[in-house]
Amino acid sequence: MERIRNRVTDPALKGILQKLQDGRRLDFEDGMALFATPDFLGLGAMANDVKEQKTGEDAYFVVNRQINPSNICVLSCKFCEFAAKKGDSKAYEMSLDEILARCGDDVAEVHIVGGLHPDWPFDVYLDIVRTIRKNFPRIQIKAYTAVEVDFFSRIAKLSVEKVLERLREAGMDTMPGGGAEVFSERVKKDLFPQKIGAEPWLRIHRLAHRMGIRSNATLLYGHIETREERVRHMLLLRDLQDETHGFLSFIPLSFQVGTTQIVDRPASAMEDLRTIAVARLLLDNFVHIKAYWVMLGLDVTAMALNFGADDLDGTIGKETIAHMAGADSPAGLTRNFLVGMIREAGRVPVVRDGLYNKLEVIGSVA
Ligand code: V47
Repeated sequence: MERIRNRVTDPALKGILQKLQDGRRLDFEDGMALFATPDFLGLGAMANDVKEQKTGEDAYFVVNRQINPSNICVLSCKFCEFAAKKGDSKAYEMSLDEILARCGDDVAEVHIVGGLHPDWPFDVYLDIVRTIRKNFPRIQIKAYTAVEVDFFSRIAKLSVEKVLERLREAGMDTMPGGGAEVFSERVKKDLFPQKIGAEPWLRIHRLAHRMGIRSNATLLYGHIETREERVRHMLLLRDLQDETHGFLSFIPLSFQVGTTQIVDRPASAMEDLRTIAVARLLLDNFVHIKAYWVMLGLDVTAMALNFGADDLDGTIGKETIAHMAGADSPAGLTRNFLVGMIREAGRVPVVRDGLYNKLEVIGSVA
């Protein structure tokens, strides 16, 4: 921290820098000051320094596939361009064969998330996991958000704990961080009134962590939420992480405007980087902060590696949620592309698995 003191010009940031140097925890006011500072590069330098203390020069990615088995959903969230009703022209359901075709022996992790289907019993969701596990015993399966787990518990009339047990028996390894949106009753009322709110989302992740299931956490920003709501959201996640240490990574998701008309334009590149940097500084008990290239775009993602992020998610294959909302990032990236991007950002590419075990550190070319 000392080495970056002269790169911080805003007096408010200097006070926060001192706190970090003294090992004191940042609070709500600090979070607000970090969002408000005009000293953008000072903020980035601080976040970068904390990133380097935690994960050195490493930038992680995983060879993965995202699988969205169906977009048919009983919910009607205003912000979501992915969901469809049965009979809509864009509605789809993947067969088990189609799902298996998305996997492969080179794939370390699959990420499964989709709609809350009105007709599929819990068994269909379990079968998806079981079938992947049976055909690809070594793949790590990151499956189903807290929103889906809550839905399964209602349709199958099982406790959340039982649902998680069944999923684990079927082959699920970890849980993705989706469905958290913003922990704000105000935003929920307007954008996703039927979806579970903060309390159930946090309760389900707490339960998963207690059962030894690691998970991620997200924040959907860049719509009608305020910076205050973003800070409060991060602090609620920090509290749960203090309690369980079960979160693997935090992923700020930049809202893709699509045709929703919720806002005129997406968050600016500076706001994206600011959000990543604030997350790195406030979430002192998270090791990994993910720059999700699908929603940030490739340029902001590369810059984020010097603004506090240490992970890029992965190669992905074919993503549907952001792309149905008009994301202009590519559908998937090759391993070589990610390596090049990480090197260009001055970092060391590390191929990881779904639990952040290092599979390969790609040293510099001779
Ligand atoms: O929960 C929906 C979001 C999430 C839009 O855990 C949108 O490793 C932006 O959670 N613009 C699903 N976001 C994706 C997700 C995720 C992604 C990558 C990695 C991980 C992980 C999790 O996508 C949803 C919702 O918050 N979303 N619509 C949109 N138009």
